[in-house]
Amino acid sequence: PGAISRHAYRPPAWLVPETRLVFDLDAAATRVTATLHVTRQHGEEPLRLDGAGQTPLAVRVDGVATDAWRIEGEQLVIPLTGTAHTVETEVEIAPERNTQLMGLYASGGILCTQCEAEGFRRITYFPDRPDVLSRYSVRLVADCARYPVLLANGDPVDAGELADGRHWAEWNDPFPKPSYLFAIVAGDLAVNRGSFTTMSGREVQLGIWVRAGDVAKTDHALHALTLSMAWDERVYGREYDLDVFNIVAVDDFNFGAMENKGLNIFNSRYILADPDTATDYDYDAIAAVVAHEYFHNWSGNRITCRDWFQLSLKEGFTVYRDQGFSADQGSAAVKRIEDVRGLRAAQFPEDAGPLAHPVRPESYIEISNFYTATIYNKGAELIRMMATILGPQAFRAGTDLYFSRFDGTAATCEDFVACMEEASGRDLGQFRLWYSQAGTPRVAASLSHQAGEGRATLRLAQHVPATPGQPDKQAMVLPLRIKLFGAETGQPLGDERLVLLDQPASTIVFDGITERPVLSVNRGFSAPVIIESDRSAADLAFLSAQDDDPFARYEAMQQLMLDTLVAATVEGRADHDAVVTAVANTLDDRALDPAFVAEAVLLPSESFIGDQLAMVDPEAIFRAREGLRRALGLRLAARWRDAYDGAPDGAYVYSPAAKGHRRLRTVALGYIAASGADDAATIAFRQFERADNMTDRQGALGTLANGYSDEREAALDIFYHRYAGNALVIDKWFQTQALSSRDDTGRLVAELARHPDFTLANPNRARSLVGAFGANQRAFNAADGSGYRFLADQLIALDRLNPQTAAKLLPPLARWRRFDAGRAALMRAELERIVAAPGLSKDVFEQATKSLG
Ligand code: BAL
Ligand code: ZN
Repeated sequence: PGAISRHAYRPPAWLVPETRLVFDLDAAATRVTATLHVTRQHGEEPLRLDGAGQTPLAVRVDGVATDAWRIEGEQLVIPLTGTAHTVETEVEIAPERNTQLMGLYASGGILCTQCEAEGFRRITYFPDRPDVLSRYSVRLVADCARYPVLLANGDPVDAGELADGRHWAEWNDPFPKPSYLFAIVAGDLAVNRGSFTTMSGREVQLGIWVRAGDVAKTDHALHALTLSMAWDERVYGREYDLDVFNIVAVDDFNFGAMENKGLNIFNSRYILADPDTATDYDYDAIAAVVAHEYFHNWSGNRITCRDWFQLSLKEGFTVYRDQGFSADQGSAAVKRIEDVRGLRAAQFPEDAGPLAHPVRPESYIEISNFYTATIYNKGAELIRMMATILGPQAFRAGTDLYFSRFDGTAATCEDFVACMEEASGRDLGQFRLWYSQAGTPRVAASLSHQAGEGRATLRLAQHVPATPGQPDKQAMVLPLRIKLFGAETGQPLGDERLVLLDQPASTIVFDGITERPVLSVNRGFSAPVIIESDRSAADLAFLSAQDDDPFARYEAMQQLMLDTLVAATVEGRADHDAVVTAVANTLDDRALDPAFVAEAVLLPSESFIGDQLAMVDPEAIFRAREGLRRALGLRLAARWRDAYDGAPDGAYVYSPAAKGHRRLRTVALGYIAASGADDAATIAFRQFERADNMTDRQGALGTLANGYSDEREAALDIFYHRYAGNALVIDKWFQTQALSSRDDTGRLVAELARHPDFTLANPNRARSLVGAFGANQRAFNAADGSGYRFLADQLIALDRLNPQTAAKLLPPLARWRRFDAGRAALMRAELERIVAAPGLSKDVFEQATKSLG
């Protein structure tokens, strides 16, 4: 398959100002009649309409049937002589046979669509590219009994019954939109209704549509939606624009959710919640995803992307917006810690491996492969850096300008940055390198003290590593928030400074520094970089207790833990004292938010430790980490018991404070278990049995699943039977076992893949077992290659059903260069086996061949 290059972009030869679609819906055979009003923009080219998997049953031009058309590749090519025509096509598609879950498909009896990025061409012939904006009117016709609810984008116009047990509904979307935002749903759905009065006093009808039995689980999502609508008005001045806003939840979905205009379609895991089945993490994620999709109405829908290379224009900005929303709902510090942990878990490894790409990529084979942590999460960091550099007022002026200037158009990343420049008067020329250069910058930071002169000198040097296709890099603009603290007094030595490091190296002088200073750098994670500092364990421990920026406190603790764990991995033993003392001090600090404490005392993950090392030794990392966990468990045994018993009792509530207590309690339980205490399994099982909520229950189950007790087997069995038939909870059952640190996890996971409840047809289920196993560094990287073989087998099987989701399982195999020769050869052999698989999709082909390098 060939690659598409960013520089090959040409404006469309034909536009489609108006589109009329009639769907005669049926799971086995749906007839789609499309009427396109097309207008020529330039040149003499014929009209080219994208299609995939169908053939035209009829083509009419200006009302007259014609056979003057041809198929080239998968495009329908129609020679047209004038500058404006009406083109009508008819096709038939089979939603129930659509296992890719792209286009129109069936999920548990509901017919629904997913069109981003290129699914619309699987529904009908159309110029399926984001810069062709059209006004859609849609008629849906379907069986009344099977599909009593008929939804589409925009506002409802009319509905009625037909004589033959069928009915119809008309929808009209007044806002021109690209085809990837098109959506319809037909099904037997129940609704949780709400309403929202916008800033200009318009009433919007809100609806969350689910299976009848699930309506009680939609209150949290509905509440999050109204909070999001108010937040976007208050923080960005953005008002909703249609009379209705509908959300539908389905069980089979490739993404988390989709921002179709006025008709968001969600993976049910990001809608359904009640305390018995959803964890605090799920509740937070639901609010964040509901907000994200809602915010797309402006950052994505009203202003869309000119081409898919600009994907981060809408995704990076919208992630930044949803992060701000979530930060405002609870602890902003804890939210920042979670987001940075996520970035380090998913994006840093991507940026350091063969799949690295810039936030604005230069080429792709399959665009579905570019819905990545780089486009989304690093993209959000780029927006955050601009906000930091400009300050809140100029940043808001920049977003206002962007929203007003580009409303109703398909824009580029460059358009966004230019608005930021124009509104602030600042030159962001060099900053643009963040869009074009891949790789995580590394910053060496070294502070020296000239006591006699009352001066401190900070030397900074940056280096951006080579990435595929980019051997040489230029210096980036790195906004680094920096502050010094006195080692003796613990007091700040002056205010925080924002340093813009835009040279390969730079020296910053601090005057009036008589006391020995300790460096706090990249506070709040102001730049998405790796800091390499020569700070001692004592100074890191000091910052973990004294820094007045909570993120910086967390970061100092993480660095202290990482230094200890890397030493333990490489040398086989390490001094645990500094970490033990720092964790004790954090647990003893009663002024701290328990949610923060829970984050601060968690050790870095095995894969993050691996990312620090030139060669990953998964067994040595596991032993080093378990050794430190055990030392913390044993030496702070009384404190963990206090933290565990000290959490207030009482019925479940979802609030920032209650979440923090629950989190700290389960973290403490983990350390009690790590200490090897005789009663650990008993305590965990008691928590499991008595819990009145899924957070405590799954927390206990996770702890038990790592061990070998009888309670483990009992809890897994009880959990499974209690929730049999609840797909989202059974996903947790699979996932918990796939993430287990037991020695035999690889074998157990292979057995679970033969469990009657396991299926690759459902993306959530595939991810819960195979995806989670790929993230379990030690189990996946078993020296005999059994983990690699398992993943490749599953991936090849899934590729036949659903290439997009299959390709997402591949990245763990792409890390082969980081492992010893034996493991690397085994991983490469599996990648080669994947590439040779008959009928391989271009999705998996692209990821596998790039991974082989
Ligand atoms: N646009 C795809 C799903 C999302 O990012 O919201
Ligand atoms: Zn998005």
